[in-house]
Amino acid sequence: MKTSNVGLIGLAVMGENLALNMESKGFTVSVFNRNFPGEEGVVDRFINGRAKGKNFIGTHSIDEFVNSIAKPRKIMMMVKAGSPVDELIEQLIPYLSPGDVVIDGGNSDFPDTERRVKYLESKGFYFVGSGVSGGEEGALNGPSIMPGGAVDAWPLVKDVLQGIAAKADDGAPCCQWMGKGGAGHFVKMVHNGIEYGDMQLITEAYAVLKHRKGLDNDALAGVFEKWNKGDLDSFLVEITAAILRYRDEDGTHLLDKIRDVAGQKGTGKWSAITALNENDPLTLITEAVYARLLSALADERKKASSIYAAPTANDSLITETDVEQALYAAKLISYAQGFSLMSRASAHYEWELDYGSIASIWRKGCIIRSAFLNKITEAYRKNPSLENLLFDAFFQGKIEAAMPSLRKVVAEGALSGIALPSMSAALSYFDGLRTLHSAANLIQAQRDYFGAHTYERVDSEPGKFFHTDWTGKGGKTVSGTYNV
Ligand code: NBP
Repeated sequence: MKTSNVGLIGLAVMGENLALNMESKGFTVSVFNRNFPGEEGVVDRFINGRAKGKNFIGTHSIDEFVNSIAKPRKIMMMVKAGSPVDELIEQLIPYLSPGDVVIDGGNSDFPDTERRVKYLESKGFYFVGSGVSGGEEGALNGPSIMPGGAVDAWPLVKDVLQGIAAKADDGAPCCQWMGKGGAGHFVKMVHNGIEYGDMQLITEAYAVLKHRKGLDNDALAGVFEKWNKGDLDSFLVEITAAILRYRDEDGTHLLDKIRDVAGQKGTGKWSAITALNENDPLTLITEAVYARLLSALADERKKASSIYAAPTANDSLITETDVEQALYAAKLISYAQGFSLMSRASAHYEWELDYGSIASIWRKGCIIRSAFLNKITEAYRKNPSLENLLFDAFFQGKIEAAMPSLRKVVAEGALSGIALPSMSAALSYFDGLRTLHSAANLIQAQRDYFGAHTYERVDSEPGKFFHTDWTGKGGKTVSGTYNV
């Protein structure tokens, strides 16, 4: 019986294109998709359509699918994250052989992946949780792939995953091993969080240029096209220009007809929740998530806009270059925050993430691909234990040059009533970070005043805690010192 090199379950937009990508790299691919009785089979439609004449084995049941793959089997799932992944694992297990590898290429939450790696290991199988980024086009022509999980599985799946991945300009595949457990899906989650931040920042630049500089869609497209030739060269800036130029069938701009209510599928929210759990100040991405939530309150926004008028604003004091610089500075701060979250979680979960490698596999194929990631790769290659991207000499020079513009743009947004949540978050984070003596001494005093939470003193060593009976009516008992 003819056997395949690799199997793929889930022939929706990502799975179908990844399967075609695998086949185009010389692999024979078994495919399977659940089917509902009475419907035209998804598998048959694929085999008789885009897969026609190519090296695929179409299968119609899980056992036929598993048995059609050469051992040790490599089975990639591209299905909706959550319970479908657990259901599929249970369906696969009875047919697997020891040493087979199950790869989850969907956007699974990394704690689920941690759990699944251990579960499949207990049954004698390998589980790999792999982030895949690049959308439909990337899946077909080369995505960025972030695998992690059962370490011994990497040599078995490396050829396929690196074979289908995008290639950076230096020829390196945009797919490297991220680490054990849920490391791959964690890195993908942060990638998506950064994607939320990038999209929000571009949207804020669009709002300022539109409302304060009075640019129309074609002029805005020209600005983003120009920016895409400089430091902001990136996929998201490129498609923003294309979106701004795009005209509907009636010749008018489609963008103006799209409702201003943003959707989401959870990875931005997971990044924010994870950051809170890791005590990491991921402010910019979290604000980007909140901005989508606020956009969704369409009825409340309508009511509020009829009650509260925007402030009367003076003439604009910013230039187009200020907006470009503000976007660059805020984007840099967003990446600094994203990498900070990764380093905190890496220490917690003992993943030993390689930040240079992560930046390098995001250079091509994925949604946040940009020229900027070459510089981040260089920064971490120079100093793999860099505490914060803002401490790299190259980025220090860049941020010092761009910060005056970020301050001006945020101030102009505030004075003219244009919400700039992520740019404002970037500025507050930067000022908070570079402040030697913050005002948190007052918070500590308040905590001790009302709850005997104790405080450390500047004239004593760190770690030694004091309590004051602020009112003269308290006792000497103090609250426990612990962090939640
Ligand atoms: P969807 O996220 O829409 O998932 C659809 C696939 O899941 C179909 O094959 C569907 O089968 C299958 N499925 C579902 Br729904 N429930 C199932 C179950 N209980 N058992 C077995 N199969 C089930 O497709 P997608 O957009 O191609 O995304 C696939 C994965 O890749 C997701 O995790 C997604 O988050 C991730 N991802 C998507 C993108 C993107 O740009 N779309 C990018 C990167 C990653 P059916 O045909 O029978 O309904």
